[in-house]
Amino acid sequence: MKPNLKDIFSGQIYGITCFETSCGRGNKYVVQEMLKAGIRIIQYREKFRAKRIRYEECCWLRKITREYNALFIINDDVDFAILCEADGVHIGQDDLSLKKVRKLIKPDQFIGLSTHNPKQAKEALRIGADYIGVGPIYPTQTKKNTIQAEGLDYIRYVSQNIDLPFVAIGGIKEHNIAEALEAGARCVSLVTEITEARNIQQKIKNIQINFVNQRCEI
Ligand code: 3NM
Repeated sequence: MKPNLKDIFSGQIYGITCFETSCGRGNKYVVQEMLKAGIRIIQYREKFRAKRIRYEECCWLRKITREYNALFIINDDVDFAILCEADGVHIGQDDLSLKKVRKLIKPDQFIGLSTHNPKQAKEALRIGADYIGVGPIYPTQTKKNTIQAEGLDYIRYVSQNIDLPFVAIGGIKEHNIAEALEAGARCVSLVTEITEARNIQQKIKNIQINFVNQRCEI
């Protein structure tokens, strides 16, 4: 059975690897820090590492995420998602189509799709994405060739009109996460804010306080 992503994404940080910006620390260390701090959604996203290294890292991360009862999602590499038994795969607008990915993966594996505007979000719902990425909210250097930031209005649009779990992403930091939550995000990804942090666990704890504030307001 597929996990209930609406519940799992609620009030959560969505962790993403980024070896390039991890200050020389390996993905195993960085993800372990994320898990120890309580992150329960991990996406492996490495655009510039050799395939063999990516595969080895995915196998290891699958094992450790299971130990922490965390979801493990692999970006782009559908073959790895199948071989490593990831919980899900995340694809972009220019990747293999959602329909084709669905044909390849197991029925209990889910698909996340990056969307960058209301039209793409509506289309993601129509074609059956299990969750969507919503971004970039603010300008970001982390995703290359990305389009102009959509801003908080895009979060508002999706939270009010698209009945899918979503993760807000792109340029979100400790200092502006409250705005993303106020606009309607329940799940947020902060890539470099976490991978570049000197003390990753402490950074995550500081970010998590914002979710507690959000729960108090409800
Ligand atoms: N996807 P940072 S933006 C992986 O808009 C990714 O779909 C995006 O990194 C999208 O938190 C992005 O360092 C990078 O800005 C986010």
